[in-house]
Amino acid sequence: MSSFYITTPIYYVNDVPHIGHAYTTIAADVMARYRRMRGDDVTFLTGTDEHGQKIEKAAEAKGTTPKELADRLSAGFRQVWEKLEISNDDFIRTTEPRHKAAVYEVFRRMQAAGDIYLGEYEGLYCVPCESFWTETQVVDGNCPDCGRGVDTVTEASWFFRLSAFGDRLLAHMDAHPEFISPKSRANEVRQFIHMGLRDLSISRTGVKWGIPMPDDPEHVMYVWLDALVNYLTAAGFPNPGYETRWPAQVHVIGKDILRFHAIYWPAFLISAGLPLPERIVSHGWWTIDGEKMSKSKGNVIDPVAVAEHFGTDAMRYFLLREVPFGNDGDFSIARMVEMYNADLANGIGNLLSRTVSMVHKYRGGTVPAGDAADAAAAPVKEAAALLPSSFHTGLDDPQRTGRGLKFDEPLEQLRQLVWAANTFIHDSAPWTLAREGDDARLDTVLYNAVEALRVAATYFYPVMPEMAGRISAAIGLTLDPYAIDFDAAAHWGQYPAGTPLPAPEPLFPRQDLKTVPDHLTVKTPQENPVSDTSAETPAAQASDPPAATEATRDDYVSIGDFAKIRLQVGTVREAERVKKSEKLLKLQVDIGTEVRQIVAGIGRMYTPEEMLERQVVIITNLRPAKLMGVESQGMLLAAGADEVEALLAPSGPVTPGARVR
Ligand code: ME8
Repeated sequence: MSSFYITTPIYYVNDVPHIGHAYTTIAADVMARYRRMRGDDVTFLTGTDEHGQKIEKAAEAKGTTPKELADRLSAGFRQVWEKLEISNDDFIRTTEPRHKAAVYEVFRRMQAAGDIYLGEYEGLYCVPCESFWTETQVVDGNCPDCGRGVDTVTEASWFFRLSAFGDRLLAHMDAHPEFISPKSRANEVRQFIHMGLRDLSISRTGVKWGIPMPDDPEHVMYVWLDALVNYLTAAGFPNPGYETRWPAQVHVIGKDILRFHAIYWPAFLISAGLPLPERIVSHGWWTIDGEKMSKSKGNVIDPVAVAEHFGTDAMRYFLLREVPFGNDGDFSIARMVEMYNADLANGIGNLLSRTVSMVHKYRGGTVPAGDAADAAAAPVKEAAALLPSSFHTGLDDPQRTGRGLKFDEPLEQLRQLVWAANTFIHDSAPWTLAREGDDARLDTVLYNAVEALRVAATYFYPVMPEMAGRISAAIGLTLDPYAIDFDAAAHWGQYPAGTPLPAPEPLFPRQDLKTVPDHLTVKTPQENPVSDTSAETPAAQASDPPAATEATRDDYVSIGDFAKIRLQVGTVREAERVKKSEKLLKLQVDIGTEVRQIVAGIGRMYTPEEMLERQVVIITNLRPAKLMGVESQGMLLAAGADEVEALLAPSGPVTPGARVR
């Protein structure tokens, strides 16, 4: 049994969790459940980051003490995680005594290694992000992460000799290409290191709410040094036996905190003579209908409200299925309704209800024995056989360096299984078999349909734990996911014939956008944050997804479907950057009959000047969307693995407005 230690970031206790926090935690939970199914000895850690100026100020603004605020909001995080079926084994709070002991020991080791010294700090500090910046990093006097003003700070400070670690960090990345994923993020880290690392100020005098510096109680420890050590604390460090947990196998984080995890944290660990985590996997950023989530815009999505309306499992499924892990994504309730209806109501829900109903109708509620080697059921069996490997390739395999986690791969394989099973039922027409009295064939169809449900329930478990149990119960089984052999569970024909089934109950009733309550997108401010710390990371393009029919999610689209998308060549007449965005360009594109305003996430690859008079391909019948508050009347086509690498363009000049066919 190998040890598998997986962590989420520990979240700041200045506000209640939103959909972004839920996303990271759910992703880590799915991994944890999957690894438990594989037989690993899993430790899954989450928790709260409770010290520092941000919390101190939040408490002051609310007229309370940091301790009271931390106690209340930390408890709130625990409650939300329970509601979202998060199976964490430990929940750490940085205000716990066990944590202080670990922080002191790490610090003592760093000091013993000669990497700590007392100096004077003068610099620019962003309170909401708890980050120091150099003159070259700030943008128009503002924090490059959150866009808020920075303060000039001069004070005596303890420093960590980060500047001495660049080469060692690069060497580690060279020797362990899987260390940071996706690859595009690893490249960012390399670039940052190549720009030269400066020593890091690791203490503050103006702040009271924190861990006092050893032998210098005037200073408290920089909150990121304090916070990062949580991963060691929970492993039991420095007590004997922590090595059975440490190093962690995976730190799951959002891309906003990559620098802290991929540079500071490994440098602290190297200095303290401790092994580095095996993998740091970072995911992208959720925006809401193309915009950054923020209290002032009233578009912060409350995961509990979404879970209450759609069901926790449906929300977990949607979050992981909608966006390839690592990419930015746009959260849209309309899109969630579509996916819910296509994959859950019409997919697995329909498979379950029609199968169970037919067993009741034609076989008195008892699943008959049937031929598991039936030729017509072969595609279903084949889809099932691919499930274990879709998990292996999507979620393990550090050899596929830099690819990151791919939750969408096993979920797609599950969708294929359900689709194959529904197609099998449709093509076998059991209602006709019943009418014609072809009992043997009817038994075989029913048996194989129930068998597909057994397999689906088993492998849906990591993502939809409650529904997996309910699907199993609906076919008369008790799912014991951690007792099975993960690979062998996909072998076809294991369903015990002769099992009586309970009466059918619908698990995924269809959803209608019209009945989704408004409060799902607008959260009543329960807590009043001092700051909104989310980094400005809009999606590349807010694309309205195609209309939701079952067919749009099948493998093939018809030529008629393709023809619905109007692709036209246009010439860029004007181009400028969208204010406060690194990524977005606002383009005026001439398509012959009119000039369209297009907002495109290509600002990291192309300057506005480079875009002028360039021909591009755009979708001109996409519903307009707003990105960072700017309307985009279409979408520009570009290609790339994670980020945009190149634009699509005709190989020779064409008249503006020409259709792409
Ligand atoms: O940074 N999209 O805590 P935090 C996707 N305490 N993920 C999002 C998101 C969004 N819009 N918004 C937040 C801290 N997240 C520190 C961490 S770890 C030693 C200390 C998720 O409360 C994402 O995982 O600001 C991001 O990294 C994390 O929440 C930041 O949470």
